Amino acid sequence: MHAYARPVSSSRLVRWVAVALVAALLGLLPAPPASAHDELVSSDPAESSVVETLPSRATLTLSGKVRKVRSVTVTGPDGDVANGKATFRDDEVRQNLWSGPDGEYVLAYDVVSADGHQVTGEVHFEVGPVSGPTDSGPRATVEQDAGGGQRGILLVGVVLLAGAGGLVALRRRRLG
Ligand SMILES: [Cu+2]
Repeated sequence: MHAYARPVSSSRLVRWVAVALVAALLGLLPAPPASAHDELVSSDPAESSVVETLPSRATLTLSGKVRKVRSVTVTGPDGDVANGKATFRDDEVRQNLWSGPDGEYVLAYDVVSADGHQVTGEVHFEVGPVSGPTDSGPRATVEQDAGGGQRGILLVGVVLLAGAGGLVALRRRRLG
């Protein structure tokens, strides 16, 4: 085949490395899920979390813009503590809350995202004494790890680019 016989130029090699590097970095970015529909990305209070007191507002963050909120209920030991109707802006839904006693809570949401599909689900959390110093520890550790991984990839990319650049310089010198 013709394409195979052609020698690979050094500048093309550099371009390949650059493209591979960009692709690797893009792969690390928090991309929306591969599935077509939006979903809950995070919430406050978070799923399975324990909070010392019930916050005055709960927030939900979706993977896409919110078009409509059909219902949000936050049910605890004394019933629904949702205070007024939920509001939304961009990808966030906010629900003001009354105060409530310690215990298990279920936040049930039913919203419509910008693609016109329904996004429903539940977030379970507990209000009560927070045990130990593990308050926000796990989340901080995860973020740190992710950052380290990205820095590592970046470093590999820089080394590859530098190596390719050196190769070009070497070949230029040989030719000239
Ligand atoms: Cu959808």
